[in-house]
Amino acid sequence: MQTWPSPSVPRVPGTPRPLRLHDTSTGEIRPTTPGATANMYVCGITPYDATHLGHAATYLAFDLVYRQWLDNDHDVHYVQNVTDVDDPLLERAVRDQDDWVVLAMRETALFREDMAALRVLPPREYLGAVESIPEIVEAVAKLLADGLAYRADDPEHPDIYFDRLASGHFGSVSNYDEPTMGRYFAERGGDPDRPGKRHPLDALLWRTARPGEPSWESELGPGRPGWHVECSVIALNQLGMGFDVQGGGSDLIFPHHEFSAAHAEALTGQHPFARHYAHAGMIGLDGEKMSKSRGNLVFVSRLRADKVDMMALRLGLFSGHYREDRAWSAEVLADAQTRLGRWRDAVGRDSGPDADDTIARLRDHLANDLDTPQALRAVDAWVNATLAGDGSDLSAPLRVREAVDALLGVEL
Ligand code: 5CA
Ligand code: ZN
Repeated sequence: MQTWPSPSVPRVPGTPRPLRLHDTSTGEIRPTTPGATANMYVCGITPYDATHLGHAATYLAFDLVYRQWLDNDHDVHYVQNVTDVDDPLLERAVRDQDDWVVLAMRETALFREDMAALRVLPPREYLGAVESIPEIVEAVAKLLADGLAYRADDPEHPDIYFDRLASGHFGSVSNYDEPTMGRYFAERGGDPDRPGKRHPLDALLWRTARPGEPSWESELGPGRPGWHVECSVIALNQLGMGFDVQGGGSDLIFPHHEFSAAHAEALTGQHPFARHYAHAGMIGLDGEKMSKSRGNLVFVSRLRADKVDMMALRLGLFSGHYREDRAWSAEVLADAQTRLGRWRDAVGRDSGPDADDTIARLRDHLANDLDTPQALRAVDAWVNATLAGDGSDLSAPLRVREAVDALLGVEL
């Protein structure tokens, strides 16, 4: 699939800091330890509706990971998928009497525009589930042949399921107990009550064709892929086992990331799938998680149409820590707009206090599990001093502007 245009990233003089990031599987903030190339897979959208601020917040968090790695001189191999065939997309197309392919294309195109407007660095590979079906079929056939997957006991629809214990590491991403897994499995696209499964938590790998649903001919029989195996196969084929960061929102911890890892580990016999599992908190509105199903959405495209500055959106979302569940509101946006105006004013001045200390603090805070609230305060301190007329360093305004651009992605 086509990605979106990349913003340029200035080089920042001085000493970069290696990135430390929270890892869901160990519960610790640990250093990321990429080689010359840093490898990251971030789960992409299911394109049945426009990009809302929750999606944006999650992609912005991983944009910061990318930027801190670039600052550390790593080449970054970033891969993202598009879940361009799955139940929610098909259901929406039926509801709206829309063609599901056209719906997916339209919403993916809008997502690309939103990401470009937000200055999010694009993935190097941007791959849809549909275009990955041959590789997915191959993986499912291997799991079946190895006895790690099975056909549901249902002659009419012998769908293929993954034996959740097949990898020997099931539970190592989320560390959830079985009742918690059961609850999330049911809430997040699983089918615990499907007759013919060996265990309620076993996950769908291949859904055999049903009337009125798209399906593809394959050695497994006509059908379409399950959700988790899509991300396992795309990540595995593009990055291989043991890549640096698997990312997404916290609603993907279980079942999605648990099963993506378990499928890949069962396929390869290797562990771990990813060295870090990083999860962004949920953005809410009016006290509830922003979600398509609840309909309490603020769309990025709507804000663009209203001429809201996308850099204020970045600052608003960065005013809270990426791992915290947090609320969006008109007040968050207004504060961010005020802050953006002050920052622009300050970098437009002829001089200010020396930038070295500010840039060092910016790097320190971001390297510490992307502590954006502190990072923004470090810039605020320099901005306040500059606007008060302190300092006479003629190079400082440009240096701060470039550091804010490179490390926070905020163009002033
Ligand atoms: N296509 C799958 C991943 S393979 C999917 O979850 N798509 S999605 O469109 O539902 O979500 C895209 C990304 O946005 C996911 O990482 C998800 O965790 C994140 N996300 C969804 N809602 C919110 C929210 N309210 N706040 C923060 N992130 C969110
Ligand atoms: Zn995914």
